Amino acid sequence: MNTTSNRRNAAGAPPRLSSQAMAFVLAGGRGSRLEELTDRRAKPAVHFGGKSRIIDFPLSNAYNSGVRKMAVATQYKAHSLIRHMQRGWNFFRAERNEYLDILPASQRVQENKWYLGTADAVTQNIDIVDDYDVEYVIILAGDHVYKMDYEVMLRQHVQTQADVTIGCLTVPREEATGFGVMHVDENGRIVDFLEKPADPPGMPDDPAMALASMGIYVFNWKFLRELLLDDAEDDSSSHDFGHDLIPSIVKNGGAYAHKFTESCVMSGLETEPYWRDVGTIDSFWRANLDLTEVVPSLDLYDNSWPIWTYAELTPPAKFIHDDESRRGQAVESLISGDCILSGADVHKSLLFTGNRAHSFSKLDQVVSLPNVDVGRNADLTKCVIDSRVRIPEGLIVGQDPVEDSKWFRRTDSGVVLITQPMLDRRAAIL
Ligand code: ADQ
Ligand code: ADP
Repeated sequence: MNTTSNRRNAAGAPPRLSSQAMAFVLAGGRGSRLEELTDRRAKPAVHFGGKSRIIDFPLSNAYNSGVRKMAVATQYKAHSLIRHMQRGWNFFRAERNEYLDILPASQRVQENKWYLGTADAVTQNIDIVDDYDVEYVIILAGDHVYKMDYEVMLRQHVQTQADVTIGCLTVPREEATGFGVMHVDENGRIVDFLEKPADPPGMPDDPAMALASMGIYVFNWKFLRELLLDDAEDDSSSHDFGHDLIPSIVKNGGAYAHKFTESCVMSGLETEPYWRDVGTIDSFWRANLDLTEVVPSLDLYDNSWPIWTYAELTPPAKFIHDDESRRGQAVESLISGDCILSGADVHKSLLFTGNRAHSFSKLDQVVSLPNVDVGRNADLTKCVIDSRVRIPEGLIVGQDPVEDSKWFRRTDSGVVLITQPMLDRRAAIL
């Protein structure tokens, strides 16, 4: 395990550039491929890993990198996200020149004006960024799970004197249709950039893989400010970083790629780079369950890179072995605080805070969000359960695909999403 001091040495001697930078986190998107999981909350507010929400990852990365000025632009169904931020990210102190501002759309430039695109979310808040009085702006997506030291990226940005530095990673070519895909020259300069191409070009030395943008960018604020003002005047623009701003900078030769893999090695943060979009029910389920592996790819137990969050004050998880069911256990699982497994049998599952599972219930490969109650004799396999769901006694899921699809959302690979409205509809009909 690497220590913070290793990283500091690897990143270079002080002053850290992060102290002259702010993080602007784009957290307005719905994440519609998460289906009903984002019916009531934006994707960045979706729970992840037992105690966290997705947005905690970019925010913790920024904080651990030394950034102390942050703004979070929200738009779609932001209540849950804003509540989480207010509870968990309220330790910034203006007296120490630390700021975290939540910037809901339609509050500023004009009333009732939504952020048109990701660039517009920054444009509408230019005066706030001006007030931060920083040299660099790190634009981050609020909806990815990864650990990264942005100081390393800032250093590269300054060394190359780039107009923009773009975080990027390699993905299988056929999966690259949802990304900005680029080609770079031997100096890391981006010579070609296509936003979400239907037929993504492979890398010259590895045609099966494509070099994809992570949607994270470092700019000098002065440069970005000018660009945003020009873009705001352009009626043909969709005011989006990936569609409009990045392609034009690439054309002018000022864009450089910052490779996530190399960044991880340089920061000493991770030996095996980990980055997940968790954008679908399947990938959300998989990434959460991966944490139950003996040695998971994402290390949440690394004290030198904590994932800060709103941690509810909870009593310990409790396991009650009742004589009748002769159960009351969880194996190969993560069980959060305030969970009570009473005569229940839990295997290969991740239970968030405040779950209850009653006698004779069985959970296998289940990801269960906070405050779920599983009734007696329920038998659930390969499920994602939304927060506050009441699973009725005797419900069986994961054994009959036709029955599961009738009431719940079952993915092609057999993961079943269960929400309360789905159960209510079922109860009303049966
Ligand atoms: P996408 O992820 O498809 O592509 P987008 O939907 O614009 O880009 O979302 C980027 C981030 O901005 C997300 O965190 C989202 O929540 C937020 N967001 C979206 N619309 C917003 C708005 N109007 N106001 C505020 N926030 C908003 C981008 C890049 C690609 C890159 C991928 C990597 O355009 O080039 O490959 O990210 O995931
Ligand atoms: P999270 O797990 O994101 O904290 P919650 O279940 O607490 O989710 O709520 C998510 C959002 O849905 C919040 O904005 C909350 O106020 C709203 N919400 C929760 N339950 C209901 C309900 N029964 N009817 C309407 N809105 C609700």
